[in-house]
Order: sequence, then C-alpha cells, then structure tokens
Amino acid sequence: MSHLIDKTDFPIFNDKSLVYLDSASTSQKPKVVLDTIKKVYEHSNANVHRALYDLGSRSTELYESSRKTVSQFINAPSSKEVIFTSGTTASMNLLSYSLESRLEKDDEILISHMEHHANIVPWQQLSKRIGIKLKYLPLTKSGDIDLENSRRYFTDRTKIVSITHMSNVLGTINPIKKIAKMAKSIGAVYIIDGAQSVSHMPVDVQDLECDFLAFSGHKMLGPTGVGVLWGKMDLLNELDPFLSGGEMIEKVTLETSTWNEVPYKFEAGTPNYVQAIGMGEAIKYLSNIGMENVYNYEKKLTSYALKKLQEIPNIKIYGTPEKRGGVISFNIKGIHPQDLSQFLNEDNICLRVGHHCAQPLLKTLNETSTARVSFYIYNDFSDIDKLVDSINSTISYF
Ligand code: 7TS
Repeated sequence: MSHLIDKTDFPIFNDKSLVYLDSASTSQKPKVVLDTIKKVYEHSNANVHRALYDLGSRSTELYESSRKTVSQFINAPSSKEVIFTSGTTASMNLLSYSLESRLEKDDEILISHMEHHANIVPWQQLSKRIGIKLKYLPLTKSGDIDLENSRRYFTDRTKIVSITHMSNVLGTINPIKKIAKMAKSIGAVYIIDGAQSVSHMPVDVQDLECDFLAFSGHKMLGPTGVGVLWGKMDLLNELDPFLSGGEMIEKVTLETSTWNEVPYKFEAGTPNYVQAIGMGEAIKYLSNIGMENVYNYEKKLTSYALKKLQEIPNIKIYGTPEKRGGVISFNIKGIHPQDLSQFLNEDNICLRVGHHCAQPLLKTLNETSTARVSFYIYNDFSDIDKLVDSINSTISYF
C-alpha cells in the first residue's frame, strides 16, 4: 500500500512540494474538518447548554454528539466521562490541581525519564505546593522504560503513576498495560499521556486499565484549542473542579456554591464547542480509515525511513525501542540540527529540531538538541526519499 488516503483531502498539500514531517508537533487538517468548523459558525453557532432557542439546541446537540464520538473512539464506558479541555497540557494541569486533595506531604508521584514537559512540570508545581516527591522511572540504553529495575519505585507512598503511551522523541511505545498492573498493585491512580498515541493507534481505555487518559485534538487532524481528559466516573465524581465559574455549578449563593454533574463540573465557562465539534469530525475521518490501518501504515513508513536513514554516513539515530511508532530522532555528525533544518527548509521539508519539550530525556541521551521526523497518514514513501536526498545534499555542502 503506497498511499493510505487521498492527499487531496488535505488542502495544505495543494502545495505539491510540501514534505511535512512534523506531525508529532501538530497534524494537518482534512477539508471535512475545516468545512465542519465553517459550517458550525455559519449555521449552528450559539452558546451551548444555555440557549433555549433552536439555534442553541443545534449547537448543544453537535457538541454533545462530538463527546459521544470521542467516547466511542476510546471505548469509554460513558460519554459523560469525556471532558473537553484545551489539550493534553490543560488535561494534565487539571489533574495536578484536582488530585491535590488526595495527596499528603511526602507522597510520591511516579513518572519516567521520557516524559514531555506537560507530564513533568505540572507535577513539579504540585510538589512545590504540597511537598510531594516526584520520582522518575529509568530508561534502558535502547530507549525503553527499564521495568526490570523499576519495582523499587512502586512504593506504598506512590499515589499517582503518570506515563506517556508513546515518546514524542524516541517513538517508544511503552508497555502501559504492564505498568498499569504495577500501579494497581500499590493502589495508585494511573494516568496515561496519550498525546502521541490516540492519534496513531487503537486506544481502548477499558483494555488499558488506566484511570485517566489525556490527549490533544490538534495532533489527530482536529483543530487547535481542544483536547480531552477521559477519567473513570467514580474518580471524576470524587475530584474537586479545577477551573470555576459559569456552567460548572449547580447552585451559587453569596456564600458558597455546589457543583454541576460530571463532565460539566470540569468545563467552566463557555467551552470550545466549535473546536470540539471539529475534533469529532476528525475522529470520524480517522475511524473511516481504521486505527489499525493507521498504525500498520505508519509502521511500514517508519521501517522504510529507519532503513534509508541508517544508510546515511555519520548519522546517529536515538533509541532502538522494542516497539516504535512513527517518530525518529537523529543527529548527523558535524551538522547542527538547526542548520540541518534550515537546509531542509530550502527543499520545503518540515521537521522539528531542538529538545522537543523533553529536556530530561535529551539529558539522558547526552544531547541538547536532535532532529526529529514524525509521520502521519498523509505521508508516503516518496516523502522519505526526498528527506534522505535532502540530508545527503546538506552533508555534501558541509
Ligand atoms: N505529551 C506528549 C507526549 C506530547 O508529545 C505533547 C506535545 C504534549 C504532551 C503536549 O500536548 P499539547 O497539545 O498540550 O501541546 N508534543 C509536541 C511535540 O513533540 N512537538 O510539539 C509538541
């Protein structure tokens, strides 16, 4: 299979020379998603959950229907467990505040050395607020979480375990079901950062046995400004809200307030309903392809890219994880990644260079910067050939 989708579905590729290899940062959007957003603003725009007129009922219906689409996509037991946020970062911040009342000084939160800053910094801030300890699971040389040597990190003080499903730097797909067992055995709340996985492989929250899953719409063909926090209903019922204000309340008096039911308790103010509707449309597009097909197609692209990249002289590819998704980080001896990016840009090739918001991971790699390519459904084998040709011409120049 040389193509998974019709590339003309994506207006940005009207520029035929564009080689977009930065989908781990953000994905491109199909026309159906862009059209849906425009259509909502043109025909169904009214604030949700408050307007009693028909227009308001239409926007509320579309918003709630998108919640159902998300919920089915991750096989959530109930669509009420789907909270719309502005993205993975917002979902993690919500958790770091809402879980605070369950923690005491010297309790432990366990993450890993391969986390994105979004799954590090909110916990560090929580640690500053209440004095919890943040611990990091070590990595093996190949870029996997070293579970063999990790048992001792799971203690009776570990209250939260929060792990990325897939690394945005090494592409490592973590054995999160195994980690779920370890987290459950000590009674910890188990959070999965699905920013890089939900868009690229089938994800079933019931199968994964997690308590929370965070992900972003913009990385899965949807618009910016919308993401999801899924959580188990009993936990969501227990947790305090994070943001407060309109619509998240049941009753407000001059003295105090009570909370609306889940998920609205966590959606204070006017929600990002148009983006959420756009995200629902993106999920329908992905579901029509089938997430298993998405995963297998990207696996082929990644194997091909690894083979071609390995042929480049003086290249160092980081990590050879047991299971890898469509992300590859590398450096070429004698060429700074920033220079490489500038040269590739001349050929209209987009890739990210830098620390990829994962500075602790880069430190374990002994680097401050790498070049990174990341694939999605609209990439094909010719993109990889163009990348490799362009890298080789850059090497010749240097
Ligand atoms: N977690 C992981 C694993 C990520 O890769 C990212 C974004 C986030 C959390 C945060 O997502 P956001 O939508 O809230 O920003 N990763 C990247 C990246 O690799 N390059 O740019 C953003």
